Amino acid sequence: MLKRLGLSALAVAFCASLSMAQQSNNYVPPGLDTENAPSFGWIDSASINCEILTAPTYPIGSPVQLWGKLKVGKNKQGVRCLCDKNGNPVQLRGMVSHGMQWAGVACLTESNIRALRNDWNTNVFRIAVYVDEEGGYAYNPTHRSRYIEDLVKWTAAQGMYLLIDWHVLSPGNPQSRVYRNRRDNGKDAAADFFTYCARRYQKQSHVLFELCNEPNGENYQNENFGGGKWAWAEQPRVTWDNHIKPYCEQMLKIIRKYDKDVVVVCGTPMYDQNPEQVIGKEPVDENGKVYENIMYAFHFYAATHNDGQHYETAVKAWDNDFMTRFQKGDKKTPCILKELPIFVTEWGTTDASGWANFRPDLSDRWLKIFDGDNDGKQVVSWCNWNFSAEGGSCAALNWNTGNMDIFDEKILTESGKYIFKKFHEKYHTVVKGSKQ
Ligand code: IDC
Repeated sequence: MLKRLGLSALAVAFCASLSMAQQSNNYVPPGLDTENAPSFGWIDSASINCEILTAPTYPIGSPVQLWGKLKVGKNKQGVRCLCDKNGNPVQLRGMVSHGMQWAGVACLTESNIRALRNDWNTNVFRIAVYVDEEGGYAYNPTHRSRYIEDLVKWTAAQGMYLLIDWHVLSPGNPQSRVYRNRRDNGKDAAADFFTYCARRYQKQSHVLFELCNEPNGENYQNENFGGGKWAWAEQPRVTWDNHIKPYCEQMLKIIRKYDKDVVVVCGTPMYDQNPEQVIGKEPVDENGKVYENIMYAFHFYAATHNDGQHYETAVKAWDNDFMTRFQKGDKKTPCILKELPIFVTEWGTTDASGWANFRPDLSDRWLKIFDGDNDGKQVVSWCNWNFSAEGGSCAALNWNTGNMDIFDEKILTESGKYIFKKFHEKYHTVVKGSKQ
């Protein structure tokens, strides 16, 4: 069992929901009745009418002041990628918060954001807005006005980008009634959230959105749990066509109403592992026109997702060569980095449980691919999980700090030391005039 638990975060989340199911006879698996996209539900008028936050002034020479509002453009090979306001390819590199409602709280301070810019040399921060996990956003909507708004302001003051991540995880269907048209109050929580954020932050050039973290097959549908077979890994129930794409299109309709060009990252099937399923089927507006400035998420945990030769913690279903698919493609899949603009919005140096198997060697191999060593020569932006002392050996910190005014390397774990060093290596694409 322990070994299984070590397999992935997915397993951790799964066990949590299983024990809930066992405790209550009345337990109704979330999302059962929303196999297809629900129509929009109730959106709070306070979100629809919220005040628009005024445009900040970014510090001279800071990443946002130099690069401006990002967009999806093309590199010299004609491959789509993240670009600055003038269309030059850029690379964002930074950390992900832990769950905002857990360790995040202790680590999300103004001085830490300043340290992430000045000492760590990062240019982006991703904030994980868990929704239904204990104390998540659904139960604490004040997180919006407190932590998210604070982070919008703190990152602006440092001239860093901020990726606001609607952290779908458990349940894994973004159309579930945990996220849409909630059972408790009927609110369309996702639509409400993006209405508020897109409207309020439309003048914040440094803000980007991620529509749903790691969509995944509903865990409760794995009848074989405990029987040694991982049905969810082989038969994902939450698909791009039926769930994720319609969801993304609905959210994009809202976001584009307020902000016609903000970069938005879409989640991809099976815990953001299979962006190739999006190729040729990108989200379209009501007139059938493909939305612009859209990117697609890929997540990897180095000891779990690699070239298929290192799966000491992974199950058979994961025995596949992710690296080749991204770098040059294989028999079934064209080179993903040639076909789609990818943003690695979350990755870890360990296995996917976050707890074990720190693999700097495999991490190095991935980062090389994302620095442009791929057939599309696409330079890929990334955020590392996680900026806290929680969640196992993938955490960057030894203890949760509320104050990093005086930065001390003693605070870093093995993973933290590794990633801290990466942020200081100047090996990535340098944009003219940038001090990055
Ligand atoms: C983990 C946290 C852990 C928390 C769990 C909740 O580290 O403390 O209890 O989530 O289910 C992901 C997810 C991310 C996971 C992370 C590490 O996006 O939420 O965090 N992980 O397991 N996908 C793959 C790994």
